[in-house]
Amino acid sequence: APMVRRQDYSAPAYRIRAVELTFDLDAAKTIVGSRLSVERDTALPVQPLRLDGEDLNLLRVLVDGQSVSFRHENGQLVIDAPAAEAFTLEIRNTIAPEKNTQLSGLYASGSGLFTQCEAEGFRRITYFLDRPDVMTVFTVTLRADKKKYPVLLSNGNLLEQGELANGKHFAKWHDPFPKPAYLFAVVAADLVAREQRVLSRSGKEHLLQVYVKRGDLDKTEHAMNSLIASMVWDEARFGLALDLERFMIVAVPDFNMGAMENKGLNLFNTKFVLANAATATDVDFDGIESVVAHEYFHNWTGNRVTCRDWFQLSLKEGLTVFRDQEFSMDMAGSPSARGVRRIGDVRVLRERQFPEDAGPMAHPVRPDAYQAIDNFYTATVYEKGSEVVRMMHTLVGREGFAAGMKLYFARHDGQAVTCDDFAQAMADANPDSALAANLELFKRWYAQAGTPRLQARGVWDAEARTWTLTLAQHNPPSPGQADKLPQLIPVALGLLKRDGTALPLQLAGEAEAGGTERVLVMTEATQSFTFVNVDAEVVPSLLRGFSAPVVLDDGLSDADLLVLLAHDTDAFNRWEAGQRLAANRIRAALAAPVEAPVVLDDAFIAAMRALLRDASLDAAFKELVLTLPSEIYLADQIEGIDPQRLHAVRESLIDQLAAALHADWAWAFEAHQVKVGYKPDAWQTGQRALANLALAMLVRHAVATGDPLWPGKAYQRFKDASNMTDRLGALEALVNAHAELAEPALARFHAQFKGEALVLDKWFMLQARAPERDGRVFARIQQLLQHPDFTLGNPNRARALLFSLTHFNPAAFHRLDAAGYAFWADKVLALDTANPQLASRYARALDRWRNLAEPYRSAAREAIARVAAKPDLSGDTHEIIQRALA
Ligand code: B3K
Ligand code: ZN
Repeated sequence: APMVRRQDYSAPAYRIRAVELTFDLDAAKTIVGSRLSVERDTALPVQPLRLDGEDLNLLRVLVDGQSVSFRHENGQLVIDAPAAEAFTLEIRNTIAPEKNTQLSGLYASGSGLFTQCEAEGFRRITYFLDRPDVMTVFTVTLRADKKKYPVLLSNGNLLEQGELANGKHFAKWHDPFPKPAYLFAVVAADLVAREQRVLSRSGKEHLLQVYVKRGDLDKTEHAMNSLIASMVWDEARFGLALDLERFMIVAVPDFNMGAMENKGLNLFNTKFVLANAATATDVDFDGIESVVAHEYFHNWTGNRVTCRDWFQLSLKEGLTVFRDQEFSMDMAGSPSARGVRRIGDVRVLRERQFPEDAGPMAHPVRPDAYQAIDNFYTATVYEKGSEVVRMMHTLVGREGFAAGMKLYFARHDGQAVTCDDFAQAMADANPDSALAANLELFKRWYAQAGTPRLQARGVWDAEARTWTLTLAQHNPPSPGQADKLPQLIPVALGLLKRDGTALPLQLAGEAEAGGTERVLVMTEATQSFTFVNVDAEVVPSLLRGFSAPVVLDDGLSDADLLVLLAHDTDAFNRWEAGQRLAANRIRAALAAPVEAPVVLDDAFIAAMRALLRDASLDAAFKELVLTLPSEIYLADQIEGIDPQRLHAVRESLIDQLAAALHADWAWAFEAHQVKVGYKPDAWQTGQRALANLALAMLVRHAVATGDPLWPGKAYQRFKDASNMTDRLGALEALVNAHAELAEPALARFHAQFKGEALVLDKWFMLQARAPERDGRVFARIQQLLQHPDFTLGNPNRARALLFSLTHFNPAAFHRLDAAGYAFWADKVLALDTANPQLASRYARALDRWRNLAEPYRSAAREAIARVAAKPDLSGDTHEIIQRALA
């Protein structure tokens, strides 16, 4: 596929003011009629009208009712010289939804028909100007068999519906808001809906609906509650109200992504809609809350103001992720619960985005070029993009940020704009801020790829009573960007005395000390900041709340880190101190000879015990601290990684924590039982998370020592649990410890939930993500591929088994015999023929092959080369593979 470049952007030569679409819906053959009101931009030289189309069967083309000559060129329908400046274009074509295995365009899932148009799916429905800066008013008539498809939905308001001959019926929808084609949606299916009428602050009534298949209504309450909470929050925090009479969410069983923010008709992966206590875990409930919020927030950040071109994707995605993260923090409530959420968000960033930014797919938040835009729905565009917005928030403050949002909508409502437009509005609304003073510098976050390295060293001058912090940044090269400029880095910090108390902060030149926390704004490659009235050596707590997406090297000793772990008031840095203490031990063990036993020191164990027993801390926070950094995160941080060795070392440390804290784990398990009715709130979630971690440690230790007590207890709990979080936690404890009781428990679980697709996904996932031991997990995955419930055709199921191995279980995947890589190559090729989007995501499991030690590195390269050799690889997968080998 040819490269598309940001530099080549040009405004559309034609606009489509309005479109009337008619669908005669049928899974085998759907007839699409399209009547477009087209206007030529007379300010531009006359040029041919080029309409995008893909996999369409064209029946006819008329201009103002007359047939017209046209041609096909580079997958586009070209009409060379449309006579008038404004004209009506009529097109008829057919499509075959049931053959659409890509799940882009109109496709069949379960017994229904659904669409997915972002980014370039609309062209798989009919010919159109399929680009986000062409915004059109849509009127849509749907006709279908009434028995098969009793529910017919599209965007906006329902104008009319009624019966037709031959058992058919119709529905006519009109969306008053002009929108790009990527936000178009259609649903034809046999569904039922949970409904609620709500009033917004202005007193307007709205109808909210959550559509699911029959039998799933009892799993829609949480999605509905999350939607209502999102509405309330967006009005309260940003003054943004719902602009539609009707807002619909529809659950779709086969879905490439999490969800899609089509105007007024959000389509969701079932995974992010359906939940009740018996079938979904706390993590699932949490995911639903944030995805419902995310899609809802897109109605303003994405739909009312959209992207000029796909290079600006982070304009809507980074901002909307930031908004959903803030929403979840506000929902969590207490400062400590907010801290827990922040830790979770940073974990995701560092485990997914940091490796991306260090590998062959590294790209700026606003990319410069792509072959397949679907490959750029990445952790960089989403999560790093959100961090960029968060840094603006840090620089202008909460009120200033709200003012910036207001100005952004005042300027750009109804437009398709760029990342620059957003940053400009933020700066203009805050003229006295560090953002406005350094706007061009700040915008390097949009332009430069790679994770900046930030070195920080403090020097105390006893005589002058000063403490001087010197910061130095290094921006490593990334593909296509050899040399980089310094970036603006906001460094939130506090200084702790060795007894843990916080020091009032006074910078040289300031009249008096103000507060115990500051944000330093770094704008140069190296920079120093001097604090005065510092009477003793201090321990700096830098980059509080992870105030910038960088790798920090602050040179702190273990003794310093122990001070932070015991006393830091910043939840993120307190957690981070524990993670770094653990990582230091893992690194040391990796550097030691293989034969040397890995022994966890008493200081570390004592610190972990103190934290676990600390009555002033939340369970959710303790669970995070007591969980060692993941193999994925560590592998990203260490050069030339041997995944097997890393796994062995980390497992050994966990074994030692399980043994040394045995009595504490037993206490923690008993002390964190929830004795009231199930609610997926922050407190209960934390209790269950810690109890499950404790149980896992207890079972692990018991299996190692041959003690039957805790495996028996876990099995009992597994059987008797009153909610899925506890049931799955107990099952996981047995499976992860390779306990004998794991087998009967797995069989029982399967029998109990065989009718629940999302629960079966968990059953596959749990087995595929278990810690590898002697190749057993890999062998189990091979068996599960043959299981009657396994299919590559359903993305959730494919992710549960395949992605679990290659993306989430490094020790099972990276095998000395290279069988994991062969498995990967086979599955990339198998997925690629049916669903290129899914295949190219899957292919990214080997992005970081260059960072592997031998023999893994060479074996991985060979597997990638085998995939590259396939002649008819999809454009999506080809781009990933080609970059990996470049
Ligand atoms: N905007 C969609 C993503 C669509 C991806 C298409 N390949 C989901 C979201 O970010 O809300
Ligand atoms: Zn989004």
